[in-house]
Formats: sequence, C-alpha cells, structure tokens
Amino acid sequence: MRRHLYAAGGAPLVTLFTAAAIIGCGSSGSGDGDDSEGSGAPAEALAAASPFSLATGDIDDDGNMDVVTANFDTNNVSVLMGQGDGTFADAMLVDVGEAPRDVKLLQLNETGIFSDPDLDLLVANSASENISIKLGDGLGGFGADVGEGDLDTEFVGSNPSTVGAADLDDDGFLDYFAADFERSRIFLRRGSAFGPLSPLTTIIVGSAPRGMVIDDIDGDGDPDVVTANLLSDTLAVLADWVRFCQPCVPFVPASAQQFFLRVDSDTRSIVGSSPRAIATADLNGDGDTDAVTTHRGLNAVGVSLGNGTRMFDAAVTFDTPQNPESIAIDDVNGDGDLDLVTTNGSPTGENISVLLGDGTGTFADPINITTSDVPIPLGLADFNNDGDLDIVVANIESHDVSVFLGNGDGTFGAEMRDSIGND
Ligand SMILES: [Ca+2]
Ligand SMILES: [Ca+2]
Ligand SMILES: [Ca+2]
Ligand SMILES: [Ca+2]
Repeated sequence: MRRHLYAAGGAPLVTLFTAAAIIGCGSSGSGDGDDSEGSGAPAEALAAASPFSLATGDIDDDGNMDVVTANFDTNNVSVLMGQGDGTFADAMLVDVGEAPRDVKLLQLNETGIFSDPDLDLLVANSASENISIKLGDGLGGFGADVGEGDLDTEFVGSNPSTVGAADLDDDGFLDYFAADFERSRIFLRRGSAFGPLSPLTTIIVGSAPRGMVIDDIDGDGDPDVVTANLLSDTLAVLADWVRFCQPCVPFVPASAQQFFLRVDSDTRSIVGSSPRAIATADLNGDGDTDAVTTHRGLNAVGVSLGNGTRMFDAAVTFDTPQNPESIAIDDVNGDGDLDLVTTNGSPTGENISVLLGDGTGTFADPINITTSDVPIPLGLADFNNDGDLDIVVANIESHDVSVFLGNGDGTFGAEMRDSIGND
C-alpha cells in the first residue's frame, strides 16, 4: 500500500512507501517519544533521549530503502543509506535546530526556482521553536537550506511536535506547517517559488495536538490536515484551505500583497482517551479514508472509520501490549488487507505488535515482537528487496535503529541493529 502526499490538483507529489513516512506527519503516522501528557515537554526519563522520529525513503534512488532519524539530544539528523540487505552504511549526520522532534523525507522543491526531484529533509525543532529545511543532493547529502533556511525562531511557536508540507491552497507550491503541542494550534506559512516566505498563520485545532497526518479525508482530491488531540480526545480535520490577503490593498497587484492561509472547515470527531499517534488509510475498502490512533491509557489502538465526510465514527478499540506509542499501516502479510504495526511500552517496556487486518476494519490479536532499549518511532519498508515489508524502529535507550526483516506472513526475523552515528 502506497500513501500519497498531494500536490496541486490532488496529484501525488511524492509517493511514500509507508503511512508512517508521512507524515505525518507522525508522523506521521509515527509517534515521537513525548511522554508528558500535560506539558508537551519530554518526560524526565527521556530528557536525554534520542532518536524521537524516523522516516524512510530511497534517498539516492538506488533501489535500496534508506532511513533518517531525528536525534533529540544531539541536534542532528542521521542519514542511513540502505545496502539492500537490511543493514545500512555508516551514518551521515546533518545538523538541524535544537531538540528535533519530527523528521519527514519529502520532495520539497519539485517546483520553484531551485527545483529538483531529490528527497529533502523537513524537521521540527522543539527547543529552537523552528523548522529546518535541508535540500537533498540525491546522493545522501543534505545541505542547502531553502527559502529562509532554518527559518526564524517565531515560526512554529513553543513546542513543535510534528511537521508537514502539502500544497494546501492549490497554487503549485508546498505550504509548511507544524503542530504546536503546548499552544494547541498549527502554525503555517504558505510556500512560494523561494520556499516558505509568507506571513505566519495560526489555527487552533484542539487541546495538545500530538499526532498529525496529511490525507484526503473527505474524498474531494485536496489534502486535508488531521491532528490527534491528546487532551481533548478528538481528531480535527482541517479542510477547504483558501488564501487571503491581509490587508487587501486596492489597486496593488496580487504579487505585492501579503497572503495568508485560512481554513474554512474545521471538523472535530471524538475518538476518546488521549489519542497520540495517528495514521490514515482506507482500512475497510469502502473508498473512504479511515483513521487509527494509539491510546496509552487503554492499551489499545482505536479504529475510527470515515464516512466520506470530514467526520469519523466513534473508535472501535483493539488491544495492544502496554502503552502503544507509534503506529504504521501497511499490508505486512501480503493478503491485500491492511494491517497495523505499533511500538509499545515507552518508557520501560519493549515490544512491537503486528495486528493483522481482515479488510473490514477489524484486527486480530497482536503478534508481539520482543525488543530492547525502548523503540518508539517506527517505519515499514522493504529493506532487503525481497518483496516483503520489513520493520524499522529507532531505539530511544540505545540510540540506534533496529530492522526486523519480514517473512511475508506477518512474522519477522531477528533484530538487526545499526548505529546512528552519535556514539
Ligand atoms: Ca537508497
Ligand atoms: Ca474506509
Ligand atoms: Ca494484510
Ligand atoms: Ca523485505
């Protein structure tokens, strides 16, 4: 199952291989290690922890899937080039802002004056309260900044936890946004040929947005932003993005006006009990996008079926081990039905769960994979090119990544570890 980030007119801008790689935008489908339900600051036990987020993609277009991790305590991103067998070459480090919490691999400058088809890095820095945009050279190097580079410190407020980019206003340029956990809002700037140059817009989304994804929830072909709001137990769907000038000056050409983005539809669905990570896909095959969220308090994932509007049905829960954190959606056993994979147990437990789907939105009891050293962020991709999806996690405690090669039947092989280069 491939997931798409949308460009102008709804055409796929870049195809990512896992729901977790979006982003989510936590995430992406992927969670990123924040354990403090109230403040948004990482819990004490994880204060020096790293890496909080990962993303997958073929950075150098050699057919082998690669991984990047955002390293909270070392203020950098590790670039791990896959070798086609589940292992990675020595990590390359890219400096970013302070305390990076989320990383996405996206094609950020497909359009514009510096356009190229290479995957780029988009990072939310929680302590420096900004985002980093690092353009890839298609070889594994990430250096040049786009637009305002590391952007100014006011870009994303007090605690950017997840970051994303999509062409929300359909002008052909990606728009940049991040969810601010503490201030319960999204901060965004419209994109331009030069990168994210426009004035800042803020939108309140619900209390403590913890997870965020971009997907077409209402089926109109345009990208919507969905946040999972930890303290209000809701999902917010932000749709119908329009640009507007402020102030609109008469007789001044549009090119000289300042345009903001506004959202004209903000819909909340109650999904219950502190949703954390979120991922989206059509889980029951009815053509409508569905959402799945992790719920630590319930030790369960919640499946909220969509109905083609901007609302979701009440969540149906499926048990996981203690404290599910990150989630990814894909078909791990190759039967055509989407399955769920979670990491569980932070900050003390250590396992991964696979919940096989039956194509109706129902999931079987978890198959658990015992791990160590607190895996939190999660990705699914085929790292050894055998056609079977594999799992990659980043370990908060040991500061490395682990790959579990898939057997194609929902089971996975032994843990294979690789350094992320911050030893
Ligand atoms: Ca590669
Ligand atoms: Ca559906
Ligand atoms: Ca399946
Ligand atoms: Ca594989």
